[in-house]
Amino acid sequence: MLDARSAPAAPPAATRREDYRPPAWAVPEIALEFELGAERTIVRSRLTVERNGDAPLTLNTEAGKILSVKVDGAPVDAQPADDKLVIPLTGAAHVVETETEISPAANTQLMGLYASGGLLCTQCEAEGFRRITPFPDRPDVLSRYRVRMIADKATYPILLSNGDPVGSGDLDGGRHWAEWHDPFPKPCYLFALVAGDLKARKDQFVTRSGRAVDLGIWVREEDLPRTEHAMNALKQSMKWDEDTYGREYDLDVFNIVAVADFNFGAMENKGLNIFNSRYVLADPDIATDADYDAVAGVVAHEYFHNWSGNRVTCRDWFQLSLKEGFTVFRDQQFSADMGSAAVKRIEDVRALRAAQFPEDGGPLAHPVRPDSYIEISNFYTATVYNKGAELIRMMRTILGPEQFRAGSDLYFDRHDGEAVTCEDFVRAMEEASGVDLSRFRLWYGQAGTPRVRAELTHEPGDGRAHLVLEQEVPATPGQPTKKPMPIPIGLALFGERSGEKHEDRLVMLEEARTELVFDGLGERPILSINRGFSAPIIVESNRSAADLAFLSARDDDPFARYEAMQQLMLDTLIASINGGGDHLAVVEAVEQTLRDPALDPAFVGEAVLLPSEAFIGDNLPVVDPEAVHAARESLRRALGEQLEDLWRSAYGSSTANRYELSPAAKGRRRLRTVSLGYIAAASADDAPRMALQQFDEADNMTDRQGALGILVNSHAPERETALDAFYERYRDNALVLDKWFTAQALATRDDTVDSVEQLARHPDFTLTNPNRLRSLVGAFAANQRAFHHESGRGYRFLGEMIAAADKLNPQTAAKLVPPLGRWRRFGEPRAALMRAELQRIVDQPGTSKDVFEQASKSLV
Ligand code: B3K
Ligand code: ZN
Repeated sequence: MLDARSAPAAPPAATRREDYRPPAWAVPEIALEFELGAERTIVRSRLTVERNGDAPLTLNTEAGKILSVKVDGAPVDAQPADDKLVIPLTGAAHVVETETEISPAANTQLMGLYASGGLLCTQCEAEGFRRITPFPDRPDVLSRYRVRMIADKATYPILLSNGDPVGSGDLDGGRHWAEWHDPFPKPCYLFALVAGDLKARKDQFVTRSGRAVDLGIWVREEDLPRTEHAMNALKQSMKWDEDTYGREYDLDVFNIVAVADFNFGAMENKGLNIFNSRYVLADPDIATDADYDAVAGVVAHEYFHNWSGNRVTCRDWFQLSLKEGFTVFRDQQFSADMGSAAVKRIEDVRALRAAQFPEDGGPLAHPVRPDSYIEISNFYTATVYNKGAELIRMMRTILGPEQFRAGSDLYFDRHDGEAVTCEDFVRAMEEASGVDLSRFRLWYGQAGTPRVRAELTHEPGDGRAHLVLEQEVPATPGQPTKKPMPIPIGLALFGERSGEKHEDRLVMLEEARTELVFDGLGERPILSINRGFSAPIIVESNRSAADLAFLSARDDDPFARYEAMQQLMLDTLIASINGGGDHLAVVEAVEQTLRDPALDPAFVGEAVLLPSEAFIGDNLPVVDPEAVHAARESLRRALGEQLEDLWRSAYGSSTANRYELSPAAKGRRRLRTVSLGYIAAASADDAPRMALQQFDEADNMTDRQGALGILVNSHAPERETALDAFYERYRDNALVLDKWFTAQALATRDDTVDSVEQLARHPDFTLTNPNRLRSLVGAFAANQRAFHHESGRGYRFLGEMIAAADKLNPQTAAKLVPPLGRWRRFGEPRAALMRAELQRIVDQPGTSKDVFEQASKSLV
């Protein structure tokens, strides 16, 4: 008899990039008919298949009951095995028909066709289409789709699919039908269908060649007023892609649908984007400024995929960054153009450092173009997306904007309608620009964040400075030794006395060690390096606190200015954790920033923020979460106390504004809550009252959530008052209630573990909604001190949540595993406790391959 507690007999098999073979059969046409019902849906599929190789036709199939299979009209007795239906065919072309029964209501994985809040909707990327109907589910099989939907008219009055609507009508029994046709061949991961009682905000966009496109954002009726921002963002995106990349929209309609249960942000299905409602709905009462930015950024991202992803798609899933890295870069550029480019760059780098650097430095490190996977859903990572975007940005920096645009034009024109590789993208850039990118390709294949050590020395006598740059790419799993990378580094030198800029250039660091010589420097130069964050690297330099303070006040590159302040803060915090240093330089630098009238409040709001506890931890050899917390709190208090008047005046000068969404108003709100946070850090007696007043009087969610985020850390009675009021006000709005869970999960109080355990038993907590799960469990795992509670209770809690969520939704459960994989960074007893939790997950009978892959790799 099998031991019920033993690990899976054979670990799930890996798919390797080197094993790629072109498909043996093409499927130029597919006609689908759906008889829709939440409990039971019948899917009839008719594939026109054409021979392309010797192998039999292999259709992927999962989670459906196949009712019949026919080839050229004749029934065949084909049975699926190992989630595949293999159909031997003799000729060059055939028609293959299948009939399958599926149950959307039973689909808790939210992959394939599923039910959400009375709607039926689909999610197919990466491999969900096989859960709808048997098909060669791989991105290099491109087909023209004709989709007919039949449904009860009262329950599902709206029936949407990809492409353009071609017909609709009524049927007996209160049913109706609609048919859609998508003229653009596409891989099945871009298929989509939505049925439900939805209302649309409608608008129109006229493309530069004069095509009128009907736009629709489909939501529940009561949410219609919250769709204006998304619609504006959509129209701006369509215009921006024409102006910036010469890319025009290609269908007569473009629809977006918001759904409440969604595994990630949104999905770029051709002509029918499906969104997590979180990235559609916004009004001042429910959405913060950051939420507004996220809505616009995700709307833009999904829209941009119409070219970078849909018209030109990926050959196989190892090429995921081809579309994701490029599209993230495009949405970053768009947001930078629509608002403050400096603040956007700071936010992007902060996100990269929070998510991608730890990934690159841990057991789940993988190249931007991975070599193998067990479950592809696990590779929708910060490395593929955000580091991938940095690769595109570096190519643009190296080539210059005009050559980069020539490269993207060539890429789109040459590969329109094809499924291609990252290599094809780089080659187009190379051919259009004449720049050799052979060595640059290392960025796609080598994992790990390069470290660059910069040492500047000055010889005052002969006015000469030497800059030695040394790089090291750390070992990562499966890649013990690395080659030096080509790294574009933006450099400038500022005269210490005059503040004058003596140098400003882009240096390509090609070798492990490079030495640069600068002449004519009568005064001591101060080094500004990796300006604009020109490369995704970690810089270590011999710059003093005084040099960093100088740059934080005088560098003309806003990112470098922010960065100098961050480095100064980090150096100070690390010195204090090691028992030394003082706060003076940071206090003075922050004071100077607060007093600089030329600075945009949005920038000031970012620049004066201390690095997060997690980021400080990432910069230590071994993390002691309590010591990190204590050092950071002590610096926060010093800043709060010593600059209290300045915080109060910054706070006061931005109170009287009535709500508007302009960049200036957003900047003022940002600085306002940051200032309030420092006033609270100074333990001012009136801080809880001020925060509650801001909470009560706020005419927008930014101020309200800002105040709540400060109050949750306190022990004052105002904390409960605000939490209760927030709950009562928003208990029926799931998106806002998520914020209530998150605020408490992020609290810095000693009892956060207790309150998070309690919140997991709250009637409004559920494992079935990914947003809710992330709002509590995901946020808690990001709260370094609380999660790494020495007792191991945080690890246990996360392990239990993962195991429970895995039974319903493996993809979303697996996303919660990585925080446990950081055990190497923590001393004992934490490391052993984290490993024990991972081992428990691996040993659990029935663990999904999604979670198994993440947990087993995290143990190594
Ligand atoms: N392409 C989708 C992501 C799909 C994730 C599947 N696990 C959204 C996006 O990146 O635009
Ligand atoms: Zn994307």
